[in-house]
This record gives sequence, structure tokens and C-alpha cells, in this order.
Amino acid sequence: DFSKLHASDLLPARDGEKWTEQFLLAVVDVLLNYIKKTFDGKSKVLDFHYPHQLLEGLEGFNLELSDQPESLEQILVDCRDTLKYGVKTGHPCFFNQLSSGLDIVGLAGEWLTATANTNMFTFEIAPVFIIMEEIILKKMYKIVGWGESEADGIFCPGGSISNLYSLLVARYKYFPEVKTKGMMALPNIVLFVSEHSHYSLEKASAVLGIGTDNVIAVKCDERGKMIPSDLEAKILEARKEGHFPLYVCATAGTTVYGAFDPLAEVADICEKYGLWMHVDAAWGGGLLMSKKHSFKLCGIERANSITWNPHKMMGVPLQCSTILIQEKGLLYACNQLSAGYLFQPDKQYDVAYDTGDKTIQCGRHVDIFKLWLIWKAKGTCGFELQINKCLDLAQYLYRNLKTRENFQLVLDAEPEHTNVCFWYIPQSLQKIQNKTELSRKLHQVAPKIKSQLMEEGTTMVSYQPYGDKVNFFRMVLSNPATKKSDIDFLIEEIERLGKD
Ligand code: ABU
Repeated sequence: DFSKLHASDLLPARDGEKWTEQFLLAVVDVLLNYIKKTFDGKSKVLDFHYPHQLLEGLEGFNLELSDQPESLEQILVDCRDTLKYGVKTGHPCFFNQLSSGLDIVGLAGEWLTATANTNMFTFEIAPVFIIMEEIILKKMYKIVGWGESEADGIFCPGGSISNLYSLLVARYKYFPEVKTKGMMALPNIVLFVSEHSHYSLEKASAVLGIGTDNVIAVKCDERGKMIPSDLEAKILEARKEGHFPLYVCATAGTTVYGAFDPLAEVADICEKYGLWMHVDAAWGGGLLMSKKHSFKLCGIERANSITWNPHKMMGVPLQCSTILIQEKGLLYACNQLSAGYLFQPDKQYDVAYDTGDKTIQCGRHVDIFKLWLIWKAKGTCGFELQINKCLDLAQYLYRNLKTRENFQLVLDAEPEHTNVCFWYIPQSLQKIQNKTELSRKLHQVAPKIKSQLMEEGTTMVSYQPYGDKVNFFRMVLSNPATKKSDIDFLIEEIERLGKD
């Protein structure tokens, strides 16, 4: 019974050890219950409530803060309710996001990380984690096909920030004076991204003062792959107009279609015109772990920089994202400011291990440990197995949908990644001849089904319009816990809720 106990009874309180142990065991009990439910296919994915309901408070779950301390009993109830009204992103029927699953060893890694509660900016306060980061980054350089000693990299908060780093470092490589003089000292630089690339490249351009107007969209084919001839034409056009073509971002695994750009051809063009080549492999990078699927990223070894998020296909708990830079020293040169209070040059160890000065942050969360621990626990081959399994399931879904008359695939081609995009077309819509009316009605189908799925809490899958295509479902698989029966269930649910 924790009803008479408060935070002040826990360590460092005198005699706080016993209550600390009991309280933490009770918290672990709450977490274990949630974990068991997460893996129980019969449990709900979510218990959906609207923002106003959460703001008003639900059956003893009050999010408002009080001036007086609440009992530890209430704190435990709050822990339970926070999980209860959240979304079980590790549930085998959660298909909403590119990152899903709940890796138990990774979870243990997060618990340890939170317990260590340290900061990645200096070796002096994160010695073990810094060395782990170096070891894993070297492994990743090797996997992408770079020599392990001459490359560089850093773990950072998410793929968008990794992409921002790539542009920041590319700009510095061509114009180091930007660090001191700013954008006024530079010609009008432009960059090239595919129509299907992630929006973070435009965001990075805005943040770095390059401007979104200077992000040039390169056409894609019907599968969502960048068309190299259009890239070349756009580079030449930009040159003619007096711009400075600086950077190309190719994508390995686009967010919606899961497309892989032709990396070798993009590399040829970058080499020919002297542009920095970045590969956004936030989503597709995991396929490098698979002997069966890594060929889809052929040419990535020629990139100057790569974004790769282990929190997506590799199933590492959020967040775990990397930026890899082929040229060693650039990250430091670009970002180093040598703050005297933190990065003293006369420490007793090699201060190159104070990786904080490579970053645009100061404080940096320890994202490395969970990945290191999972890698230890399952080995490289464990990642390969889980990635192959997800790809097999995507193929199963694609082939299944092909046989169903109420479903239409957005791309009628075997999936390259785990993205499978499709429309559900209820019987009543199949009779409509007028294209405009059909589009208008079809556009409403996916959001309606999605909202019902969420209200009932049985499964979650994403949808979006794309280009000239009205709202369609985007199914993605990255959770090793998902089985064929979960895919069947999703299809049945869409049919159940969507039929006339
Ligand atoms: N950073 C892209 C994530 C998008 C998604 O999970 O759908």
C-alpha cells in the first residue's frame, strides 16, 4: 500500500532503500502487464480518447498538476493510466508508422540508459557509451561499404536531423567560410531531391537559410524512383541560371512507396558535376543487414553521407538514428566551437572522444546502448532474419490483395520494401462511372475506415493522398512480432468497416 507514501520517502531519504525497491518493483509490475498486453494479439492496440476528454480527465486520471505532492499510490495509477490511454506501438497489429515493435532487450537497454542518466557530449561522463558508439559506427561504415577508419558519424535525434546534418556538412565542405561569414558570403546554392523524398530536406533548407525555393524536385517514375536523366537536366538548368548546384539527396526507401532510387546512376551524375551525394536510408538502411535484400542499395558506398535509422527496420526502440559522413574530420570542422567549460583540450585522455563538439546540440541523449545491447543479444544474423521476415510478410500482403476484388493496389508490382499501398473500394463505388465523382468518394473511404479502426482500437494503419492519387492506405511492416494472421486480420477489419 503506497497511499501514505510520497516521493520524499524514496532515496535519498534516510531508510529510503526499502520503499525505493518496493516502488520500483511496483512500477516494473505495471510495465510488465503492459508488455504482456502488447504481445497479446487479442488485446486492443489503443483505447482512443479525444484531446478534450484527456484534458477533462478520465476516471481518476487527471493530467493537471497539483501544488501538493500526490501519494505514490496515485503515481502508480498515473503510470498505469498513461500506458492505458496510449497506443501500443509494439502490438503486432500496429502498422501506422515506420517504427514499430517492442524489442525486449532494447527496452532493457532503455531502462539502463535512464538509470545511468548521463550525457553523450564528453567521454568523461559517458566513457562506456562513447566507445560503444565508436564501435557501432565503425560497423555501420563497414556495412555501407566504407573503410571503417576514415569515416565519421554521430547518433542524433531522428532522421530529419540526420538529413539536416548532411546538408550542413555538405555546405561546409564546399564553402567553409559559411561558418564564420554566413550565407551572404555564398553564391546561390541549390539542392536536388526527388519528388518522393522526405519533407525534412525542405525543412533543413529552410533552417539552414538556403530556403525552400532552392530545393529542386526531380521527377520520379511510376514506382517513385528518381529519374536520373531529369536530375542531370535540372542540374544543367540550374547552372545555366547561375545557381550553384551543391547537393543531391537520393532516397533508399521512400516514406510512402518504399522506393529505392537508382543510387549508382545518381552517384555517376554527382561525380560528373561535382555534387555532394547524400542517401536518405532512414527507412531502407536496415535492408543492408540482409544478404537477400541489400542489393537494392547498390551504390550507397559512393555516397558522401548517409542517414540510417536503426529505430525503423532494425526495431530498436525510439530514438536511434545516425548520420554517417564518408570524410573523417568534417563533422568536427563544421560544428566545433571548443566551449572552454566543457571541451578542455588538456584532459588526461584523447579529447577526440569528446564527441559533443561534432554536433549542433550540446546535451545529447544516450541512444547507443539499446542498439549495442540488441546487437549483442541477437547478432547481425538476428537483424537479417527479422528484416527478411518483414519483407516476406509484405509480399504476402501484396499477393493477397491482388486476389481481392474490393482492393486495388496503387502500384501493381512486387514490393521492394515493406510498403504496400492500396485502396479499399466498397461495392457502391465500383458502380460509379464518373471519374470525378469516384475520386471524390474514394478520397473519403480511407479516413473513414481509419477513424473507425481507431475508435474500436483493433488495428492502426496510415493513409494519405499522394500526387494526383486520392487517399489510399499505406501499409508498412517493421515489427518482428507481426504474423500472417495479423495481416489477414487487417484486411478483414478494413472489409468489415468499409463494406456498404
Ligand atoms: N520520419 C518518417 C516517419 C514517417 C512514418 O513513420 O510514417
